[in-house]
Amino acid sequence: MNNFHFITALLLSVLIGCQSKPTKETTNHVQPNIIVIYTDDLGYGDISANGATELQTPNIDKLANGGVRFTNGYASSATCTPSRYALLTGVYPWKNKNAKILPGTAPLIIGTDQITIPKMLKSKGYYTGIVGKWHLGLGTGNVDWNKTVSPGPNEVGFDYSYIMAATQDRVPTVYIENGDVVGLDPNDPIEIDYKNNFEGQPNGVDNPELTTMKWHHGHNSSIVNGIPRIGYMKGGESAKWSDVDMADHFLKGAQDYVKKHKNEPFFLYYGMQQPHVPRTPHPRFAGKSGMGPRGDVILEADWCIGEFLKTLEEEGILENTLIVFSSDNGPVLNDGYYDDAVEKLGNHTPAGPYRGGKYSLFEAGTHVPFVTYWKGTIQPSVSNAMVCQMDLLSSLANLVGSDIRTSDSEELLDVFLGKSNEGRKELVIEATSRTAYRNGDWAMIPPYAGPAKIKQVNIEIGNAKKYQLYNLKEDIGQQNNLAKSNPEKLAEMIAGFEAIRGKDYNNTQQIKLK
Ligand code: NG6
Ligand code: CA
Repeated sequence: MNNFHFITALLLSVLIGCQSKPTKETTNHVQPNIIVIYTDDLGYGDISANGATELQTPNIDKLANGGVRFTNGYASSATCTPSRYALLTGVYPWKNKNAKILPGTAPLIIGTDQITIPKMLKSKGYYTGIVGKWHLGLGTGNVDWNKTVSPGPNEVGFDYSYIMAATQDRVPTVYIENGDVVGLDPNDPIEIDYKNNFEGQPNGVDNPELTTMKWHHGHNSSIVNGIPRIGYMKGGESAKWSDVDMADHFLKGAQDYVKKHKNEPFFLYYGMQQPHVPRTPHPRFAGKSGMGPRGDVILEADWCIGEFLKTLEEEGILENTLIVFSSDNGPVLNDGYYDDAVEKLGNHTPAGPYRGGKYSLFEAGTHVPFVTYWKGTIQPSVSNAMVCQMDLLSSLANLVGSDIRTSDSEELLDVFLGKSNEGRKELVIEATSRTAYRNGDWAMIPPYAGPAKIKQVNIEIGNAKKYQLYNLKEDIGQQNNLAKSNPEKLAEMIAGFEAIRGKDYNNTQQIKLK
C-alpha cells in the first residue's frame, strides 16, 4: 500500500468533508468503496487476460492486468445460487440445503439473522447496495408480487436493491426496487406459477409461432418478448423488462448508485446477467463477436465494465475503490436455447485449460476468472494463490476493521491485495448438490452415481463410480486419474475432505435437467 497516498487522501477527505458519514467505531483501517462485479456463467477462458484469443475483453483486461489476476480463483459452486450464497454469507453452500438453483418463487435462503458482507460493512458505516441479479429467493413463500416483497436483499444488509429476482430465463421478468416491482400497473397484477399455466396464456410448447428464440430443453413456459421462459407469468405487462436493454439498464443503475453515494464509503454488488441464457445482446453488439449471441454478450459485458470504470474515474473515486471481479460459475454453451453458442464457437475455449463447465465438479465448474483491482494501492501481479469468493467476507472485514469472521471464510486480505501468495490450502467445491475437494495441487472427486455427462448441455459433470484424483500441476485438464497409482495421496485427500464435509456427503439429490 502506498502510505503517502493513503494519508494524503485521508487528510484531503477530512479537509473537504468528503467522508460525510462517520463510521460507528474509530479505527485505523481504510474505508475504500468496495465493488463486486459478478458475471453469470463466464468461464475462466472467456476473457483475453486469461488467454482468450478469439474475442477481446479490453476492459476486463484493464482490471486483470492492472490488479491481481488470480489463476487459482474459485466460486464456491458450479451453479449460481450456492455461489452467491457463499459469497455474501461466507458459509459453505452445502451447509444450507436450500442453496441450489432456485425458481423465481423460492423464499429467501439467507437468514435475516445471518452475517453477510453488506451487513458487516454497514456496521462500519458503509452504504450498501445491489444492482442486478439476485437469485437467492424472496419472501417467505407465496410471494404477492403486487405488494412490497419482503424479506429480500434489504433485510439481509442491503440499504438499496434494484434486482431481477432469479435469472433472465425465469419469471417474473420484471425489475424489483427495494421490494417493489418497477412500473407495475395495479390494474394488471402479476401472477406467477411454476407448475401450471394460466388459462388462455400462450406458452413455448403450444405457441412456437410466438417465439423469436427457440427452446432446446426446459424454457418452454410463458413467452416474454418472444423468448419462452421457465415458469408461468400473467399480468404485469407495463413492468416487463426489455431483454436487449437489460445490460444498459443495470449499467445505468450501477452508475447512478455510485454517483449518488460517492461521498460516503459504499459497497456495491453489481450482478451482471451475461453471458447467462437467454443471451440478448443490445443491437449495438449483435453480430460483433462472430461467435453468436454468447460472444456478443461477453463483448457487451466488457463494454459495460469499461463504461462503469469511466464513471468511477470521472467521479474521482477510482483510486479509493477496491473492485473484485469474478463469475458465479463456469461456462456453458447450450443451456436451453438454440442460440448458435455451439455452432459458432470456433476455436474459442470458454473453460480455458480446464475440464467440464457449469454444473461440473471438474475444475471448469468453479475455477473462474478472479481479479482484485485498486488503482494506486494494488500493484499489478499474477497470483497463483488459491482463493475462493467465500473468503471475501472475512478478508473485507479485516480491511475495514471489523472483527466479524465466519469459519468457512478465510481471512486472506493480503492475498487479495497482492501482498502475499499464501492462499487457502484446501477447499470443498460444490456442483448440483455434490461436493469435491481441492488441496494444494491436488483435486479429488468422490464417487457419485448418475450419468457422467449432462447430455443436453454437453458437459461432463464429474460423476464416476470410483474415486478420481488429479494432480493439477502436471495435469491441468484432469485426464489422468491417479487414484489407483497413488493410494497414499488419495487416502490423505479423502481424510481432508471428510474432515470438512463429513461422511454423509453422498446422500444428496442431483440436478435433473428437463
Ligand atoms: C437450469 C436451467 C438453465 C439455467 C440454470 C440456472 C433448464 C433446463 N435449465 O435449470 O438454463 O437457468 O438452471 O443457472 O431449465 S444459474 O447460473 O442461475 O445457476
Ligand atoms: Ca450462473
